[in-house]
Amino acid sequence: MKKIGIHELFAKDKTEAEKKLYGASANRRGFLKKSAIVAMGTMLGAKVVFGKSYPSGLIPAGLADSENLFSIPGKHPGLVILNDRPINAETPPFLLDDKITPSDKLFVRNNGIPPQENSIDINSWTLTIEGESAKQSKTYTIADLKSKFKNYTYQLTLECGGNGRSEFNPPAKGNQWSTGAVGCPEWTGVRLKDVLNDVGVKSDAVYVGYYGKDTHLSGDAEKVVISRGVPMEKALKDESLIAWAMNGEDIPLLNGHPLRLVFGGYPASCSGKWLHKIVIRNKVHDGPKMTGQSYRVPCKPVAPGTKVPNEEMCIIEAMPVKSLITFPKTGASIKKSQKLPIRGHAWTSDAEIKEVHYSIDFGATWQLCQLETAANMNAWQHFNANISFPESGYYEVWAKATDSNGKSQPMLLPGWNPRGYLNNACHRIAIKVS
Ligand SMILES: Nc1nc2c(c(=O)[nH]1)N[C@H]1C(S)=C(S)[C@@H](COP(=O)(O)O)O[C@H]1N2
Ligand SMILES: [Mo]
Repeated sequence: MKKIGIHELFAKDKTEAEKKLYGASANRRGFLKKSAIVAMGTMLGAKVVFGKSYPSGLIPAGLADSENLFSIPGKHPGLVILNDRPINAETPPFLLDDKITPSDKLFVRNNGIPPQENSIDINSWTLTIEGESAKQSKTYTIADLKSKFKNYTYQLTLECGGNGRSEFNPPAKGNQWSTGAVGCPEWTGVRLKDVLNDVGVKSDAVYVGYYGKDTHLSGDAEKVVISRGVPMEKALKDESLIAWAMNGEDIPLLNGHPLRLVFGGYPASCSGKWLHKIVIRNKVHDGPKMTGQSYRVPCKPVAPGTKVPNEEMCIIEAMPVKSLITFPKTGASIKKSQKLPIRGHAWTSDAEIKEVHYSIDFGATWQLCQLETAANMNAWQHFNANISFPESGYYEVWAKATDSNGKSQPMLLPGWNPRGYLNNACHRIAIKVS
């Protein structure tokens, strides 16, 4: 086999490097034959120490890193742009190392075109609450919200339901998010429940839905881009916010300035940006991207590639338990005499993370990480560990979180679903010990 350089190993276009590695035997998505693992050590420039336990068919994390050359105004240049119309950009794991995600590092997921910055007047922006299950219709300015209701600040995890989609096979259409459609900034606003109670909620209310001021890609001003929502139970939680600030400043335009909903632990698609209307519904909200196959998974598990009829698709509510190793960056090298410090975050929905484990032998054994408590419900929790390696070679560090419901992450992909949602497989980084 041919030798390839480290820059090719970590090249953005993995295909060329893979071709050199595995010749015609590797397909485009990089799934490889178990026999290739033996030769892998040479290619990675070090022996794969626990190679015997290496999961069949998986490409090494040492081949899977990429870097970006473009940037979005107001966002860190390291964000990886997946689409520019609408703008969709994700944050590589090593840029998510901060305990509180800085505003320039929060991912962007737009379904349409955001309102023009110069068209937004904070003083005249209003939020209207109405709907079949609202006792009245009421409109508030942002100043009303700020002064009429108690203000709260919470650190809340936002994760796109499609985060991790790029791993599904057969592949799903849509943004090919790897791990970076997640972040946990601090949000300031008022409790949605305080505002709903001020309007008055009828006893038959089951759902709230949002409307934002972005415009449809088609240019049709009447067409709603996206209008999703959450069940009443989630809407009435203390941490469910109508927010105007992120990390103590105005929310960045692309993340919903001047007003948005924030529901930590639910698919981020529920957290409506550029918020100007909330409807209290007497049935499950049925706005665009709430019905059909959008943000839904098969109610019962299906075999990969199955076509699932709409009636057998269920709305995604709570997001699954997950974790991310944010330090070091994948591909790091250390000396055998050194211990490797690792750090990261773990999160779940409306529950606590109880334990995070790491493995350096592809899951044969697991060791406990140190774990911090959450700033509040639905904030991610930080973990760290100090790892020694038994000999020189190529390793992968895998992390696995377990929550207070006893749920933990699958090592590889969870159940396949047509739209590629809810991939909470263990995150892994490549480490070279010399
Ligand atoms: N008005 C509006 N709200 C929206 C969206 C949108 O396109 N328009 N995208 C949703 C989706 S799918 C996600 S994942 C989150 C992304 O939030 P962020 O861009 O602030 O990270 O916003 C949600 N809220
Ligand atoms: Mo999303």
